[in-house]
Amino acid sequence: GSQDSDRGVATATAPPKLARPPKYKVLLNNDDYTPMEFVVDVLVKFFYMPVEKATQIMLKVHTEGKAVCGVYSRDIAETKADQVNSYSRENQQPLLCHIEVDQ
Ligand code: TYC
Repeated sequence: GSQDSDRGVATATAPPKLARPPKYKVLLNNDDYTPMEFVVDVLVKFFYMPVEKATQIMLKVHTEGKAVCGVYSRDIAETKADQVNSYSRENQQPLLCHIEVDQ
């Protein structure tokens, strides 16, 4: 290692630990008002899901209160959540998306 003593004797030091940057889950919240079809459209439009997968996730949110739509780097996760929330507001829907650090 580079921190050897000054007596000319090389001593082993542990290699630097490189931490992987954390990933973030993007989740949808259930509400009583947003039409199911709107939620499916959002999942297809912003998460590139096939309609069948989008329908499964929408129903999971509907029955369990929330569900993970995808896991991304922090930047991508924040952008997805912002896109969903802006699109919902533009269309007068209360649908809400948020991010949580993975694990
Ligand atoms: N609960 C809504 C309804 O019955 C449907 C819905 C599903 C809303 C998922 C939001 O994230 C959501 N129309």
